Amino acid sequence: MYTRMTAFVVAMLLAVSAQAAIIFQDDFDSEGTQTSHLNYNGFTNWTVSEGTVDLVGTPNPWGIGCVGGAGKCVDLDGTTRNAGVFSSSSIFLAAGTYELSFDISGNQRNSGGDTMAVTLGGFFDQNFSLNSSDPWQTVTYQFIVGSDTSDSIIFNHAGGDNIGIMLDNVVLSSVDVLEPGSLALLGLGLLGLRVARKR
Ligand SMILES: [Ca+2]
Ligand SMILES: [Ca+2]
Repeated sequence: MYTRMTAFVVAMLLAVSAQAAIIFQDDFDSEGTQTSHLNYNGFTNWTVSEGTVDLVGTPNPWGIGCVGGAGKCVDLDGTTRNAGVFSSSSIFLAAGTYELSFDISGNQRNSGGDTMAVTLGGFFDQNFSLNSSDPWQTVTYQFIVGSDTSDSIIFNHAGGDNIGIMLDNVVLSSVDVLEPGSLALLGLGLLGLRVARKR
């Protein structure tokens, strides 16, 4: 009984600590009325400023593949020779631990390399340089928010030759969050363990 109860509580602890809640997610697949849109600025969760980005669908005339070879993704250098600043809507971040991840690839059009800066408030600030043929890769980063705040995820592509780094699957999750309901369950489990030990 005791061993079984201990195993139960340990399993519950593991389940709780592995919990991740997605608080912002976009694969761009439901954007736009056409397969692809040059200089698109109708994003549900994003604004484009100081230039342009392209919405690229499947199939497209440029031979670009989005993640999984389907759906839509974003060329962060649009078609006005001025790469835009691609900013998410403001995201509320309660104090806690978070994981930001996104997929990027080279421009896939044999057009040299590209660079961009990616920021999320003061928590993430990194430059990326990709060669044209660099395949899709997932960037993952964990950070801790000390007190409640709101920030945007910003992709700021450099230059402007109409051919840029490709972006797909932006996900921001909170991790290791012990919610009140989980804590209550955990308390009950520990109580049960004590009762079992006394017996
Ligand atoms: Ca997509
Ligand atoms: Ca473009």
